[in-house]
Amino acid sequence: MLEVGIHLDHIGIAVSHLPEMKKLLSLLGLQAGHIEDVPEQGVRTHFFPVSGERSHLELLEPVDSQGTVSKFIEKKGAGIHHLSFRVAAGRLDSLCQKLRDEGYRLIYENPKAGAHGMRINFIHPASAGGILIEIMEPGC
Ligand code: CMX
Repeated sequence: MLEVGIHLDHIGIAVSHLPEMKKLLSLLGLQAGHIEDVPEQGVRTHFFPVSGERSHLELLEPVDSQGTVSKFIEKKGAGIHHLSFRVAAGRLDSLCQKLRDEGYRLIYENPKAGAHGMRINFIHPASAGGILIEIMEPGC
């Protein structure tokens, strides 16, 4: 397989009715995996591996009414919230710099801790065609 150095790690989905979404994914044949609280992001994350566990659906259950996912659901309703791309450890800072140099707006000055021990940053949807894009690397 061609190694391009980046892959789609997960699709983040903001959920307002978790049991219904879990039931649907189960009927589709997906197995529930890792569950992790990410208090810094105001969410509990529920992962469902797809494509041989290389990628996941990440259900985002809001646990903080002031958090970004709660606000997203209030404004836009439940649904796809972000795409997340993963690079190899040690590659994230240079990728962030390259994007900044090209004029893209990153949400954090420095990457933060995310689920699965990842360092994460985001490209603002205003500079990414209306899509919130997470970029991350292993290493927290
Ligand atoms: N996808 C696409 N557009 C989005 C969006 C999303 N997920 N979230 C907000 N927007 C839109 C808003 O609707 C708004 O659009 P309009 O200007 O057309 O009204 C626009 O982006 C700008 O919004 P903003 O006022 O700058 O900021 P918001 O308060 O809406 O917050 C954002 C947006 C991206 C800055 C915020 O959601 C953020 O900081 N995200 C990064 C962290 C995060 O998303 N964490 C949750 C997941 C963490 C995890 O996976 O563990």
